[in-house]
Amino acid sequence: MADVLSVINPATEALIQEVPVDDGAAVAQKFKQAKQVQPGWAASSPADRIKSVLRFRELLIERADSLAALLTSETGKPITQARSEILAVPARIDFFVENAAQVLAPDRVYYEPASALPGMGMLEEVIGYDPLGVVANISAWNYPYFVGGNVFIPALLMGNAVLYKPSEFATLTGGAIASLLHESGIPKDIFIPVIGSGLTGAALLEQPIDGIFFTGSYATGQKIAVAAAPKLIRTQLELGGKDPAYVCPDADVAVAAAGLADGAFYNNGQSCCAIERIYVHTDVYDEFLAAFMETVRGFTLGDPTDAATYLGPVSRKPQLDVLANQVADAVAKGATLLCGGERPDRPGWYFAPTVLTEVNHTMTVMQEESFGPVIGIQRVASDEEATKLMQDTPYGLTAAVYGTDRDRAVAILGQLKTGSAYWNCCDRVSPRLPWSGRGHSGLGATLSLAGMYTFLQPRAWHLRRF
Ligand code: TXE
Repeated sequence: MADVLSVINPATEALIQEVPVDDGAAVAQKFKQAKQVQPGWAASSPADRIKSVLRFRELLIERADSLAALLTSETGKPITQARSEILAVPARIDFFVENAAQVLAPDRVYYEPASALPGMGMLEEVIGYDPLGVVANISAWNYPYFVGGNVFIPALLMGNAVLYKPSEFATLTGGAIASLLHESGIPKDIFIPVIGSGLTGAALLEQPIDGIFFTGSYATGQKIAVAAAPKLIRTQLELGGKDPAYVCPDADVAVAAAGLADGAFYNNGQSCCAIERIYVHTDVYDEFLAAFMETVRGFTLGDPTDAATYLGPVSRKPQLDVLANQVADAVAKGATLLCGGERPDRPGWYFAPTVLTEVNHTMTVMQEESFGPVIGIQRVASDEEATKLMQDTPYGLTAAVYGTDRDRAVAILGQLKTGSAYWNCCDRVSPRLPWSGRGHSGLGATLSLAGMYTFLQPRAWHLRRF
C-alpha cells in the first residue's frame, strides 16, 4: 500500500484527510509524462496558453470562498487573510499576461543590409527565447497561492511543463490548484502535482529536470542547491529572512506602530518578509512602544474560520517549541516580556502574540528566523547604530525604515544587502518589482520581467543571406 500523509487541522488538531504520497517510481513516471508532452506545449500559441491562465484567474475569483476555507482548514490561516491571498493573485496574473507576448517575442538587435561588396550579404542578429523544459516547483505552505503562482503561472505561460510539489502542510490546496488549472485548459501532463514531504521533493530532484524553483527555508534551500549543482540547471531559491525595521526620530509614530505590528503579526508572523526585528530611536521609543502595544492588544486571537479573527494557530506544531525556546533564551539573557510568551489555554497550535523589549543580538530572537507571532524591539541611539544592527544577519530579504526624510531612509537602506527596501511601508510585494533575496535569503528572482525571463533561455541567432 502506498504511504500516506496525514493532513491535520492546526486549529482543532483533528485529522482532515489522509493523502497517498508519490514514491520514487511515481515521481519518475510523472516526469516521463511531462517530458513527452512539453515540446508540444512550447510550440502551442502563446495566445492559447494565455486563454487558459485567464480562465484560471476567473475560477480563482468565482471559487475564492471555498478555496479559502480549504486553505484555512489545513494551515490555520485566518479566513479573511486566506481570501485576501487568493484574491490578490489576479493582479499578478494580469502583469504576467500583459507582458507574456513581449517577453516571448524574438528581439532583432542588429541588422545590416546586403552590400554590393563581394561576400557581404545581409546580416541579422536576433535573440530568441526557448523555455527551459520540464521544471520542478517545490513550494512552501505559508502562501501557497502567492509563492506557487509566482512560479507556475509564468513558467506555464513561457512554455514549460511544471512538476509542482506543494508543501506537505498545504497538500489539499496544492491539489485544488492543480484541479483548477486543468479545468482551465492546462493539460494534465503539463502541470502535474507531486504529493509528499521532503522525501518526495528529494525524489523529484533525482529526475533529469531542466530547472528547480524552490521556496522554503535556508536549511532545505542548501540541500536543494547541493542536489541541483551536478545537473547544471537553473536553480532558484526563495528562502527565509530576519527582516529588520528602523523607526527614525522624525517618524510618524502612529503610522509606524500600526504598520510594523501588522508586518510582524500578519499570518501569525509566518511570512518570509514578516518584520522580525524592530529598532527604535530613543527619542520616540516610549511613544512608539505604547502605540505598538495598543495595536497588538487589539488583535483578536481565535478560530481562524471566524472573520473577526486576526491571529489563528501556527501551521506546524514543532514551531511552538522554537518560539518558546526563543522567548526563554531572551528572558534568561535579560529581555522583558511585555505580552504573550506562552500557549493560550485552548486546543490547537496557538501561541499568544509576544513582544520582547530590552533585547540584544546575543539572543536567538534577534538572530534566527522566528516565523511566528514573536517580535523583539530594541532601543537605539543613532542611525549608525540602527544600520549596524540591521546589517548583523546572514539573511537579506527585506528591510524597512520609517521616517519623514526620504534621503535619510534611502541612505540607510542602501547600506543593507537586501532584495527589497521599504520606506514607510513593509511586508509588501508587487508584481512589477523583482522578488529576490540576498545572502541566506536566496538566489534569483520571481515577479517583474526578470521573473518571466527566468523561465526562458536565450539563443543567439546569427543570420546571413547572400
Ligand atoms: O520550508 P521547508 P517551509 C520561507 C520562510 C521559511 C520557510 C517556511 O521564510 O523559512 O520558507 O516554509 C520540501 N529535498 N519562505 O516550512 O521546510 C518540503 O516538503 C527536496 C520564503 O515549507 O524548507 C516543502 O515542500 N524538497 C519565501 C519545501 O521543501 C524538500 C516565501 C519547503 O520546506 C526537502 C515563503 C529535500 N531534502 C516562505 N526537504 C520567499 N523568500 O519568498 C523538504 N523539502
